[in-house]
Amino acid sequence: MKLPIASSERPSMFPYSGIDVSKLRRAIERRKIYPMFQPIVALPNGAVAGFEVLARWQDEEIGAVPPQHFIRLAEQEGLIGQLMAQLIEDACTSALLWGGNFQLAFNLSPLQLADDTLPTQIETTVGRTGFPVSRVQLEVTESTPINDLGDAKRLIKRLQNIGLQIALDDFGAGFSGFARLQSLPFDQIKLDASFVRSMTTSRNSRKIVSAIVGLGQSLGIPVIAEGVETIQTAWMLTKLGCEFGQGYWYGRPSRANAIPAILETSGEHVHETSPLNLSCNLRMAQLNAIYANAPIALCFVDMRFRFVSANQKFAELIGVDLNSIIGRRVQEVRPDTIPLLISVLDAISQGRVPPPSECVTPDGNRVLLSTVSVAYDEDNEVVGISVATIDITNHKSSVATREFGRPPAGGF
Ligand code: G
Ligand code: G
Ligand code: MN
Repeated sequence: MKLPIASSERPSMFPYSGIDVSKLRRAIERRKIYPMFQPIVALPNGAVAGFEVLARWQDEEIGAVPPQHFIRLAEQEGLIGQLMAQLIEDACTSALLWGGNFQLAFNLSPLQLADDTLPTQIETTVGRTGFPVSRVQLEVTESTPINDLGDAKRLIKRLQNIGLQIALDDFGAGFSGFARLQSLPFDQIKLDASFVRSMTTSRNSRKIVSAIVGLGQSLGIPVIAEGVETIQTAWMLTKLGCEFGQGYWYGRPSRANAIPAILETSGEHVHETSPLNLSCNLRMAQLNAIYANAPIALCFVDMRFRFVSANQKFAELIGVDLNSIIGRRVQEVRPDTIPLLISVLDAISQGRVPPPSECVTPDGNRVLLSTVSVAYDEDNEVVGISVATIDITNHKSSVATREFGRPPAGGF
């Protein structure tokens, strides 16, 4: 199948004057284009879950030909199917020798999604090597238009029926990611490197990454973050609940003969039927459970001292209705706590941990001890203050009784 591209567009697209279709055809025939393998790892521990297969062409005369160029040329000249079949054959044959249970992911040209014969071709090619087809994944990029989403959907379903998994590649890089995610039944989302690379320096990127990880979680589709280049990024992604990562931090694309050593050092990820859930949703459910049943009073206030959450014990302790305080300012509910709030803000602004503090209830009957913890987001920005309060009236009175032989003034 040839891509209908005006010939006038071609010169600017191929500054590598040394490449033309006959050179490409010869390179394919002589197997000068070969697969490299880049690890995809489980984020909490870096164990290898799979490899993305990336095509490389090392030409004797012109040196390394960038994949964008020869892939595009192969697409235009109707050679992409043949090139892919060879890569699958070479990659699966090598991978079979390494043992293990990792996945192999191949990039599919969006053009190939219109090719009715693709499922049979892939099944036959993979089958010939003896590599299990259930361990093969295909990546479909977001960034190129798909003419007929209906046709693409039927083809993806057929591919999934023979056991292949389909990932949405470069998610966020184009304009149609959400539309594609909604209309095609993807098994995985690969989050584009552009957001991942800037997430340690840009708050917006970080928020976008966090939202896309959450999107994957609510759709029940694992997210693979691409372009993980530093340990800081890996750590931040883990905290956000992202399941998988890929990038130079974990390994560059490597030749087949280097892979057994990589598998040996990194270990293999065990594909669980129900993976460890590190999502924010789960952590929220966990916190809610603690909140509801804690024997102490808990509340969380934002940086403007508005109640974001509180538990029943807290409401009882300060004598208000739980449902009436969310969104209200602390000083409005308990004006007597203003000096305490000021000292807490003071401590935070100086980077100190606010010390535990005592206060007496407005009726003067009870003594409360509050421990304040500052809550930070994944970027170490202060997002609020968590307060745990216990009633120490009895403790106080017994100490007082022991020391003075009589209860303190105030009636306890
Ligand atoms: O690592 P890298 O420079 O290989 O990749 C450049 C681009 O080429 C990426 O968008 C990648 O998806 C694409 N690419 C690499 N190998 C293949 C391949 O075998 N088939 C297709 N269709 N695209 C590939
Ligand atoms: O479009 P696709 O996501 O398939 O492209 C993968 C491309 O990203 C390949 O060219 C690969 O070599 C490249 N790549 C993989 N990991 C990293 C990384 O950590 N940093 C950068 N800059 N590129 C990466
Ligand atoms: Mn890819």
